[in-house]
Amino acid sequence: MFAAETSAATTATFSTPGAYLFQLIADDGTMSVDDLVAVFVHPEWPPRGRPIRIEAEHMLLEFHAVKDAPFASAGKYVRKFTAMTTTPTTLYTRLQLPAGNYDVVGGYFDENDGRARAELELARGDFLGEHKRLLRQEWTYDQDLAGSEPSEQTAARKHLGENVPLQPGDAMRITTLADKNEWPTVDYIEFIPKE
Ligand SMILES: [Ca+2]
Ligand SMILES: [Ca+2]
Ligand SMILES: [Ca+2]
Repeated sequence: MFAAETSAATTATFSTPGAYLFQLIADDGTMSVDDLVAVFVHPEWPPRGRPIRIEAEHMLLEFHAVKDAPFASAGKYVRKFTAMTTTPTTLYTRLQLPAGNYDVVGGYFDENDGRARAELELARGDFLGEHKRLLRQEWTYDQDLAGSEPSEQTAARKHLGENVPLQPGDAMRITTLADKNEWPTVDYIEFIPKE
């Protein structure tokens, strides 16, 4: 995967989209330092002007599992661990979208046995450090569609943001909170370029 594994400067290539954590180690025989680096790999974007989907399953997941499903966007969705009943947990990625203004739509499954909640945040910079918030939108899984599990029937879309100015490298975080028998799902976040 690395072009030159022992070189101080090298390039890495990825064959599968996803979130990767690297531990980079510099060692001269007597002393060593290391650092963790996160790399986010998304599939190639569609032609300019078309909506871009960030699949939840390609994000860095904290207490969320990836599920296979033919009815989900790109064949997979993400669901919060059932043990995380009262704990907010997150999905995270860095966006590399072409600079521009975007409407933002969330894709998920809205089951009829709970009213889970989620929050979408977009920011320039790092959430843990200095950052400028570009969007913060909460929503409730309250459409309660026909079924208590993710399926074609419970697939939902929600408009979450309008005309959000984005630059390559902006960060996206989704925080989920379960309710009753609904452990929140996220399928994708869609960015629709404005003219
Ligand atoms: Ca619901
Ligand atoms: Ca359920
Ligand atoms: Ca998906």
